[in-house]
Amino acid sequence: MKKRNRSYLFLGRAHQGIKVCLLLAGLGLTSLPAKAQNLILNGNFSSGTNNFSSDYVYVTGADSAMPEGTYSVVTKASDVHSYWGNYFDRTSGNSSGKYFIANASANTTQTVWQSNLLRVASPGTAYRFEAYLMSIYPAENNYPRLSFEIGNGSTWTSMGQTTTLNSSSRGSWIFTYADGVFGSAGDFYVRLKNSNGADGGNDLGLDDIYFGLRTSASSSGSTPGLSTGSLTTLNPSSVPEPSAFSLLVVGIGGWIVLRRARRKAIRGLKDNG
Ligand SMILES: [Ca+2]
Repeated sequence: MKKRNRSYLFLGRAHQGIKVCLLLAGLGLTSLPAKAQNLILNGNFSSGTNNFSSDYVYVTGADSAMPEGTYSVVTKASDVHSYWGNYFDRTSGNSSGKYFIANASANTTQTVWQSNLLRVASPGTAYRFEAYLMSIYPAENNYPRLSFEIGNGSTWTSMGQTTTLNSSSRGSWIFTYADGVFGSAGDFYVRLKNSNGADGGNDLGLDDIYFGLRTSASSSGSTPGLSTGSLTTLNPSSVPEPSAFSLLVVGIGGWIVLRRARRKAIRGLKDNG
């Protein structure tokens, strides 16, 4: 009688165990992303000034962007500069969206916009860095010339230049991108840098930035993309990962803590006994 109860209990537990396993497997499956995605956080600027950096000075309020070398995240360019247009963002096209604007500096060493840290996990596969640009000054004649760069935050490798802007970009979003294949996996930042040193004009809007697998880009298949065979292989400087030595120190530390806990437990058992 007792034996039968035990086996029933065992079967019951095993059954519960299987259920838990299935539940965990289910949770694991549902939490996996459907496909690779945009590695850029806040690329559409819906979260305002979060998840990116700039060498320019952040400003907000009426005419706050009059000095060059300033940036803001706005609903309309005219919110921060009375000479600029009443242009909406590219994501929504109406007053519910936001985008990045800059009164670009004549100092071409400065970073206009720099991403969060990005993990390139698939070497040998085409990646795309894309952005939409707009000239926000209706009388613009000195158009910004931006370059796509990738690196570790101090050493940078060029991925290419953005599309040349002209009068058709005044108040209109222009799609621009650079493709590349990576020689090895690593952690990187991407950035946009302006190489037009003009004082006047040189004012830009920026929205819907993407970096990730080219096949997952929203522009994939609908643009004059380069063929896979002619892509440049990039070997940029990556952000160093924690060294083997520091991992070893953490490992030894953990082992000592475990050993102390075990000794304490054995001492406790002896004292009780
Ligand atoms: Ca936007």
